[in-house]
Order: sequence, then C-alpha cells, then structure tokens
Amino acid sequence: MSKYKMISPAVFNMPWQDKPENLKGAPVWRYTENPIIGRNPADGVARIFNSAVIPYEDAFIGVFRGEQMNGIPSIYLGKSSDGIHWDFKKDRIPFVDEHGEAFLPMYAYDPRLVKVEDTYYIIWCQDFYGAAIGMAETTDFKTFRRLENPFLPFNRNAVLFPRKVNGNFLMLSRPSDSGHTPFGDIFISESPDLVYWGKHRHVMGKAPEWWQAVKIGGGAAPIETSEGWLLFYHGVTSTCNGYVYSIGGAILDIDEPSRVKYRCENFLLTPEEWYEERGFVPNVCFPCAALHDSESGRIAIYYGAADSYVALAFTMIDEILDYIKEHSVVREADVKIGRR
Ligand code: BMA
Repeated sequence: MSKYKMISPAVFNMPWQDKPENLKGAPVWRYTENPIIGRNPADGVARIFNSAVIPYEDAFIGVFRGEQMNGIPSIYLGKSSDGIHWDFKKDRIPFVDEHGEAFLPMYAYDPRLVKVEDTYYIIWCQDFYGAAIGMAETTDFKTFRRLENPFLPFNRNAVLFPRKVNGNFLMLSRPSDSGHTPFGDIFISESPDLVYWGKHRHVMGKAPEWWQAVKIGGGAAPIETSEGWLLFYHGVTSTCNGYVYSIGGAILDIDEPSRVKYRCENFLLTPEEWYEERGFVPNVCFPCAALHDSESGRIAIYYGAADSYVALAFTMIDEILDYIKEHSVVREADVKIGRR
C-alpha cells in the first residue's frame, strides 16, 4: 500500500526499471538504456530532445522537439507502444488556425502535452515578436488547432495543469527576456476559456542553492497527489563554461498552487552521464513530461539531455514525496500567494 496517492488514471504499460541497489542521493534513477532517442532520429531531423509524452489508446503518443537540418526547431508527432521506442511522423505537426488554414509557427520548441477533460493541449515556445508561448488543441492527433497565444512576449516553459482548479485552467510559465535569459521565476495564470488569462501569481523563484541560482522553469505537467501538486522543474546555474540545467522537485498547494508547500533544496538529477554532459549544449537535463501510474506509484520522467537526446529516469511516488519533504527549504516568497 502506498503512503501517498496519485489522483490520476492507472497506466499499467508505462516504461519501468526497478531502483538500483547502489543509488545515492535523491530517489531518481536513470534508465540503463539511455538515451532512448539518439542523434538523427528521423529523416530531416538532426536531434530530438526536450519532448513530452502521454498515454493514448493503450499506447503512448508524444510531441517532440526536432531540430531540422536547417537548424530551426519544430514539433513532430511520435507514437510508441512501450514509451521507449518511438516512430515519428515525417512532417512537422500541421497546425491550423480557427478556419482550418495552415498556421505554422516560424519555430517551435520545448513542447509540453497535457490532457484536460477530453482535449489534448500542446504548449510550446515560439516566435511572437520574440520568444513567447504558443498553444494548440487536438482531440484526435490529426487536426491540431492553434489557440490564442496566452501571454505577451517574452516567456518560456509554459505547462498546463491536468485539470481545472476552481473552475479555471491553470498554467505555469516563466516570463523572461528574448535571449538566453539570465533570470526567471515560475508564475501561474488562470483562464476560464484558454483565451483570456489573468490572476497572475508568483509561484517560486530562483534560490540560493547553487544549482537553481540563476533561473528556474516549469517542466512536466504537475501531478495531482494526496500531498499537493508534484512539480518536476528545471533549475539553472552559471559556470565559467556556461549554464548547467538540473531537475528539481516541489509540491504545490492543491487548491492554491501559487503557494509552495515543499521545495527540495537538493537537485533530483544533475548532469553526470555522457549523454547529459556531452552534446550540442553540454550539461543539460531538461524535464518536459512524467508518465505516472496511480496503481503502482511509478513515475517515469522524460527529459532532454544536452540538447541532443531524450532520456528517461524513474522514481516512486512515496519515495520522491518523502525526499522532497525531508529536504524541503521553503522561503517566504514561495509560501505567499504571490500577489503584489
Ligand atoms: C533553454 C531552452 C531549452 C534548452 C536550454 C539549454 O533556454 O532553450 O530548450 O534546452 O536552454 O540550451
């Protein structure tokens, strides 16, 4: 019997490996066959990374950041029966506008994929007179209808919650500047209709812990648990050789998620394997999705590695929540409702 509960469907066929005996630090362990997506994974695509997956029709479907041969990132659809081996559609996702006309963003990266009620939403970063958030909906993974861009530029790392809270959609995002931004906190916004967004609140900021001292950004869609919303996010530090991206964990209040209940002072995963340390951009672990099975308590985190690969890491709900709670340092700004 689990100590904690995930309030979500069972996903019996999700990828899994048991915890290795010699694991040190946080209870998050890498898949031994990582990376699961290597270089030149599809025709015309040099690298796939920072991508999101979800259960679909007894299998899995995903939206993948694919760097085309011209260096421009776009979003590709992929399907898999085991969550590990993926088949990608040859062409970019053919987004359309409200009239059904082709409406492709100039570039699109770091997609997230979230199901709310009966609709699947893709949220990504794109050009909107600078880096900003793009969004589309689909019910069949055939027609992908663009929605209004939720926020003004500049913004990145947006991810929806998997259900409405107090009648509204909720989205995390990270307002920033247009470049490789040297700052950024996580904010939350509400919308009754996915057109008008407001009630913006600060959720949590960069922190003195060195691994998250420069900026942070939302990662996987928050997982509803008996302790609150479990959030896997990324934290960034700066070194003389550039930024380092690690994975962090926090638990947000279930009814008022702008309040942080627990926030782990230790990273959950930091670059140390070759596929995380070496690549197009070295030292990047960038989470964008987490499959989870409420029956077994298993969680599989999908993360981009070194802007070159997709990798998988596993944890269990009881162990990860206890670890975050035991190593929690929550500062005044995190606990507040985040309104000024
Ligand atoms: C961020 C985003 C991510 C990328 C990371 C490291 O600003 O652009 O897509 O993984 O930088 O290059």
